[in-house]
Amino acid sequence: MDSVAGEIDAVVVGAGFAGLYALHKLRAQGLSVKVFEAADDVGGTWYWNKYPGARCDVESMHYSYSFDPALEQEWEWTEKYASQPEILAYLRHVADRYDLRRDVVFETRVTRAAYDEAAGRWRVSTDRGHELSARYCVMAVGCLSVPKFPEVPGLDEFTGPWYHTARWPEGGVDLTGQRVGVIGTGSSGIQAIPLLAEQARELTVFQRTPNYSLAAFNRPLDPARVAEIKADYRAVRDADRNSIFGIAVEWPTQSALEVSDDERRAMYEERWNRGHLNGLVQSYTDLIFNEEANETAAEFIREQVRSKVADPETARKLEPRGYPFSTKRPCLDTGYYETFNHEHVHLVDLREEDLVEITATGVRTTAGEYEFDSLVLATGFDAMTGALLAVDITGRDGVTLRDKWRDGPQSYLGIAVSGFPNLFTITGPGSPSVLSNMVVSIEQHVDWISDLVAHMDRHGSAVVEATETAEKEWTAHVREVSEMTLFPKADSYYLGANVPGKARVFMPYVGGVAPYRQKCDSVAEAGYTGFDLR
Ligand code: FAD
Ligand code: N01
Repeated sequence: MDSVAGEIDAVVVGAGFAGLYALHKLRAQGLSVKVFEAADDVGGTWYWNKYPGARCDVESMHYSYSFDPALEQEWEWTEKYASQPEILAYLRHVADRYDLRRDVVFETRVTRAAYDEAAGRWRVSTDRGHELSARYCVMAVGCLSVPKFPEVPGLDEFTGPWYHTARWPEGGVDLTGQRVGVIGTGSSGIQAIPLLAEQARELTVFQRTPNYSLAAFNRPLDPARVAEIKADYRAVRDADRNSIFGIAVEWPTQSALEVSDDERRAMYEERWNRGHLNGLVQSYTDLIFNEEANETAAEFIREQVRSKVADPETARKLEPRGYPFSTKRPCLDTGYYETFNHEHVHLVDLREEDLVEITATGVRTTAGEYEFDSLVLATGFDAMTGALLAVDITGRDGVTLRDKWRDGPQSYLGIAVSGFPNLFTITGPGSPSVLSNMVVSIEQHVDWISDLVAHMDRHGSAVVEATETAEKEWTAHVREVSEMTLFPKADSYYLGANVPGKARVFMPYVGGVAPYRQKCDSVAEAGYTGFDLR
């Protein structure tokens, strides 16, 4: 075991985008920091999600750190949307460039963190026997890092190999000539399916909810465009920070219902052709507030599906319906819908037949049994709270986070939890988190926390804790803002709806990255209102 014990300033849990930056930033501030990471390397999401087709859907030039101008100038992204190996290579480069690995303990899971009130410190334990005492505990555990499996029984009975997209084996899997079943058509499934179809002899896709997927128009990056961005990267980053989703798009000025059909269509076509995750939803001011307006965009996307899929019955099943556009996270795809034009690719609509069980030889639905050599589970994650609650966290007065969040997460700014002093959550529930370009949100959180730590040092404060009042008000605000939108109308993971038994609370802050940043800044400028510093 590594010689990690004793007292340090900060423990960081996780070595993805968030944990690596937290380590870099806090260490530069003079703190002694240790990072624990369950994987055997850095990368987080980009370490674990090695399935075919995995790539970002925020443009690479924007889905990257901004903290070091030299890094952003020197790093060369090759594609509009970088692939998983490229993003992982980037994060490895970052780890080496800033000498981060020396403070990361790999293959080690933090199992417990308990606040010792008398000492004002966190006692942190790992599955490999480490016991550490730290002033601060930074939970950089990821919002989408705990895989979710289908609820139906029988996975253990399946005699062939099965793979969850978020635990794809290193080196890949050869499915050539096999009969493959895929469960799940979220972003992971939609990225993997076209590539799985290239290998499989027969590919059967089990779809429960058809997604709104936009064409990515991925391509090699144009060197002239890269040079243009790099020449003015500060302005590009500022624009991202001052946007709604952390990726700058022109602010809409009109309602979708106040323009002519022709004008609206022209707008949607222009936005569609950009191949941009948030461009279409920001065409008009009311797409996310008004169902009638939203339906105009939803129908435009359905038309695209119908134009790509030859068989009308298959197209009908793939058309997204039953919830407004963008209220579940939309996808960006490369050839997803067209994949269903291949004769060996089949779609099973789980709204027409229920998934019953996984059997020794395949999948049984209410309509019968499908036989497979291999199964792919693209069934998503226990999002936002899964990784936090997987750790046994006990705060002041012996209260556990699991108990405190039994009826849903409560947090101040998505960063701090009352009763849990000196513990910070990066992109926790109550922050823009999964509704944003997450690198923008991660950098904002880490910068804000490190400013708070510096403030505490300057003022001789040892302990910071969100007040109950501030937490209640922020949690209510997060809910109220979500209720002004159409977001709660979908059974999404934003709402905890994908995990049976999980409290239904809308978790990310939909107010936007820019207003959120302003709120955090004003809290800091006013001497950290809503926090007790002692
Ligand atoms: P993660 O990258 O999830 O890292 C958390 C790390 O913590 C993991 O390595 C995990 O092993 C470790 N960990 C967790 N619990 C423990 C524990 N108890 N002990 C030790 N280690 C622990 N976001 C975007 O904004 N744009 C995109 O295009 C985009 N694409 C995505 C594609 C995929 C396939 C997925 C799954 C997510 C994507 N996301 C995207 C979201 C993505 O998760 C974030 O952008 C970002 O990578 C999160 O970084 P993180 O460091 O917060 O968390
Ligand atoms: O997970 P998901 P994901 N029976 O939860 C289905 C990021 N990401 O891994 O919708 C049958 O979206 C489930 O059906 P339903 C991004 O933030 C980004 O795909 O619940 N089906 C759904 O179809 C994304 O949003 C990229 O009805 C079951 C699917 O499985 C997030 O990660 C790529 C089922 C799960 O979809 C999660 O994406 C990948 C069951 N029992 C991920 N259980 C980019 O492109 C679940 N499903 C950048």
